[in-house]
Formats: sequence, structure tokens, C-alpha cells
Amino acid sequence: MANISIIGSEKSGRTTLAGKLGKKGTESDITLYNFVKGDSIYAFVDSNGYPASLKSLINAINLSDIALVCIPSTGLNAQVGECIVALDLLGNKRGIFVITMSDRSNPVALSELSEKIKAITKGTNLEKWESIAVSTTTFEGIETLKEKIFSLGEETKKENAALDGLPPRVMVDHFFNVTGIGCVVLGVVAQGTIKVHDSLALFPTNRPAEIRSIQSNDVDLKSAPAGTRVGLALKGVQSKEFDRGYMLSQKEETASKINLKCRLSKFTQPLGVGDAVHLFAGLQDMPATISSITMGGKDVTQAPPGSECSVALAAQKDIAYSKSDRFLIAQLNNPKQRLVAGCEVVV
Ligand SMILES: Nc1nc2c(ncn2[C@@H]2O[C@H](COP(=O)(O)OP(=O)(O)OP(=O)(O)O)[C@@H](O)[C@H]2O)c(=O)[nH]1
Ligand SMILES: [Mg+2]
Repeated sequence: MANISIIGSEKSGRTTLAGKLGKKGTESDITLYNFVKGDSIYAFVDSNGYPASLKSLINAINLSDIALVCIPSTGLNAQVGECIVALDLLGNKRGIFVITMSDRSNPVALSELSEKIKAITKGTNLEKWESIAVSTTTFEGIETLKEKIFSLGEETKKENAALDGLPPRVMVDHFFNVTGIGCVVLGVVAQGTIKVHDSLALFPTNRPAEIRSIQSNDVDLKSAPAGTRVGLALKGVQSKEFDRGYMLSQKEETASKINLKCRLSKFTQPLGVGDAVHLFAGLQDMPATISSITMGGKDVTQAPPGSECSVALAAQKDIAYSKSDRFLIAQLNNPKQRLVAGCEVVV
């Protein structure tokens, strides 16, 4: 199983590409497309709410191990920049730059664009990512792209296998009531292996829930390892108790006041004490206020772009998280550059 986000700028051919790579499933501000190859399932997540919704982008990235960044053959733009900053601040992802609509360009312009991509990603986590030019009308590059996705998929499978033995955690992205079954949630096993009859709890509310049944791509399973996109029927909770990003697990940290170690984007405005920001934690997101900032052990009122600092922050609701989770701080009203910082939790 591999989870792959399809992100990139507006009208860059994301949805058309998703439709060529898989079969459409659940649809909201993120839309799922599935493809089965032998015993491997590839779940694509189209960030169709982006760029209007930053949440759609961040959720698609956080739900996947591999990102396809779509860049139209006409060239780079601010939205591609924002996607690159998001991936860099979240770190540790694999991915491919997909130069879309290659039929509207020519080989010289396409190779110039892939050089430009190399130049702007230099020094980021994405500097080694390949660029592949594709067209969904002539099918140029589609097979090459698929082969590359399969090989990255094999790498992530191995990486996820190393997480199978950890305590189970499921990130929930959709939840609803099914007549005759009850509460059904969709999501990804972030770590560990879940089993039918597991007694877990829903966080941040700490409500007990038992796994009644597990499905992946409409097939019933007895257990599901890390990295599997699952549908779960649950006992003991109702779908209305859920919110996007709630975690099913044995134990999560839950707090609304959090200390974060932050790396500010080079392209952001300074971050100041008292600033109203938007916090992304896994698939959860909420308004928050910066309570204090320290740099090099000293209290400061502002942290400049590109700097590292520690931030104490008060969120509007409880957040469920674990030590290994990455957070993002954003300014949703900044038209130019919404992403402010990538953060790790200080425990
Ligand atoms: N010529 C050509 N047109 C394409 C290709 N891929 C997509 N298009 C067209 O480009 C337009 C945008 O494609 P979409 O797939 O909707 O792009 P998107 O990024 O999902 O767009 P939004 O979600 O609306 O931002 C559509 O009219 C497509 O038919 C391609 O490879 N070649
Ligand atoms: Mg679309």
C-alpha cells in the first residue's frame, strides 16, 4: 500500500492526472483515487480544495508518503512555491515534480523548466526529486511516471514495515453513519498494526472505541499494518463525535497549550508574540495565539524569517498528538505566503 498526494498549482491538471492514475472514491476538499496492482494498493489524494484552502494541501501531504507536485508546462508560480515550502517544512517526504500538459510545450522549454525546478529547490528537502513531463492527452510520460511511483512505493512500504510494531495510531479523515453498520471512519494507519476487536480510544476526546471491522479498498481484513488506508466500523462511538484529524489510538498527548521548536520559512513575515496564527497538527487545524518566543534561550518579541526559535502557543481547542508529529504554523490571511514555520513538539 502506498499513499500519494497530488498537489500543485490551480488548473495544473491535478484532477485529470488523478483520474488517469486511479478510480475515484470518497470526495470532499480532498478526493481519493485508488489503483490496485497485484497485491499493492495505491491511494492517491487530490488536494482539490487548494489553493483556496491551505488545509486541503496540508491534509493531502500529511495523509501520504509520496507527493506528486504538479507544475503546468507554462511554468512556475507562487502556488508551486507554497507547495515546495510546505513539503520542505514538513520534511521527510518522497516525491516527484510532474510537469503537466507537456503537449502544450516543447522539449527545450520542458528541460528549461526542469532546470528551474532544480534551482528553486536547491538546499531544501526536495533537491533530489526528479521531474517528469507528462501529458494526459497524448499519454507522454505517464508510464515513466507510474514506474517511478511504483519504485517510490516499494521504498515507503519498507519504511512503513519498520513502524508495524509500534502502538497503533489511525489518522481519521472522513467519518459518517452507515445504516445497519453504525459509525464508519476512513483514514490511514499512521503506525502500528490495527486488528479487529482492538479496544482503542478516540483523541483528543479520550472516548473508548472498539474496531468492529476493517476494510481496505472494499476488502475485509482481520488486521492492517502501518501505511494502510482503511475504512473502520466502530463500536462505542458515534460519527458525530469525530472531527477531521481525530486519532484512534491507545494513548495520545492532548493539550491546547503546546511548546514547539520552530523553523521559520525564509519567505514569511516575522513571527511575533501575540500573533494570531493558524496551527496544523496532522489533519487537525485550528486558530492559535503565540504566547511567547525564545531564541538562544532568551525571550524575544519577534523571530525573523529563516530563524529557529522555541514558541509557546495557545490553541483554541485540544490537540491530539505524539512526540514524533510535525506541526505547521500558518497565517491564512497573508495573500503572498501563508506558511510561517515547521515545528516539532517539545516534551
Ligand atoms: N492539453 C492538455 N490539457 C490538459 C492536460 N491535463 C489537463 N488538461 C486540461 O487542463 C484543465 C485543468 O485540468 P484539471 O485536471 O481540472 O486541473 P486541476 O489542477 O485539477 O484544476 P483545479 O482543481 O480546477 O484547480 C482542464 O481543462 C483539462 O482538460 C494535458 O495533459 N494536456
Ligand atoms: Mg482539480
